[in-house]
Amino acid sequence: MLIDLDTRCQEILTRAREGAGSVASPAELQQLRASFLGKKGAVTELLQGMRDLAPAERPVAGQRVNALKAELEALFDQRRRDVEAATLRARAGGPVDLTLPGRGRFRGHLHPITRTARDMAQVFGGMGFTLAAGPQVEDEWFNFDALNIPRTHPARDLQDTFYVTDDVVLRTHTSPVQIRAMRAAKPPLRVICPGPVYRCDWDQTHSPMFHQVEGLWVDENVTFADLKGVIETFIGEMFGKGTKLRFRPSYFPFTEPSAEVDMWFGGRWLEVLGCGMVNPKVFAALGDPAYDPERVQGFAFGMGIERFAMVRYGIDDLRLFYENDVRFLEQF
Ligand code: 2U9
Repeated sequence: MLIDLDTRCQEILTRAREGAGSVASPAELQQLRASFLGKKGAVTELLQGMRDLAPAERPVAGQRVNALKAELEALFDQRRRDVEAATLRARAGGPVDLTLPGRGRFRGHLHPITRTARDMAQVFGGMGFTLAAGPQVEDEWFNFDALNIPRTHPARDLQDTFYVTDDVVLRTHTSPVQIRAMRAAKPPLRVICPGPVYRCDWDQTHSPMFHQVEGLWVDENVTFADLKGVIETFIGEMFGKGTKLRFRPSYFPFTEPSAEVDMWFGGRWLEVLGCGMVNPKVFAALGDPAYDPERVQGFAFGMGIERFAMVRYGIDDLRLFYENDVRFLEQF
């Protein structure tokens, strides 16, 4: 009797495998499954047939039928997964709906400081300024002496300046780039110098490394009126035409006269940049007849890029620019 049962199990399994191999849809598979495992299925029939067995044979027979059941279930489950995957593949290979929105690609973007620097350069470019760059590790002469910053000036204190050796510093402003630009080209000269600068400072509004844009225009007849025109055009382009400005007298060793410029923004005056007519002592330090202070004059200006970006984007802590926290950067 048990040998008979073995043969029957084998037959059922073979039939199930053949049937499963030829189903093409989940519905067909469901039908096939019912014909083996359903109420009137082959396996149920087999179980009912066990009533005719001798009581001693029943446990072994029961085990065999249960094993068959488990094998069939595994077979149909596997087949169901295959049929579903094939259905999906067929669907994807069918007609494509070209009107569906694309999946989009994450592209990243420029850092807000880079963007602000580029926008500034673009505006000055429109007024005929070209870009100049220079070393960040700089001779003291280019960073201080040539700019009429005397050895006794507080800016030379160890506190403010990172010294590399006795007479080499991390540049504290981009002004040495303009000194180099004047040594490399005769007037008329119109350059802007954006880039990182270093000062020994670190709090909510000061960073040991920050970025400046400085500009210089040298010719035989440039005046303070030209300076005002350039600054007004620049601020107008950056923050909207008609933005109100205020020039306040100030002092810098490298410009004379000097001014600080405030802009009316968000209901109050904000200091945004410094400027002035190039101090004749700066031209004299070059020792180049082409820059004879009796013949040429010029104006210069300087500003912090972080400060501009903070006003522009409404950021109150400068340190956020350097933390590279994507939750912050993502917003721009
Ligand atoms: C040369 C001659 C003159 C550059 C200038 C300023 C005024 C100025 C500050 C603004 C905020 C630096 O980032 S900040 O702390 N700068 O106020 N800079 S005039 O004058 C020069 C530069 C080069 C040959």
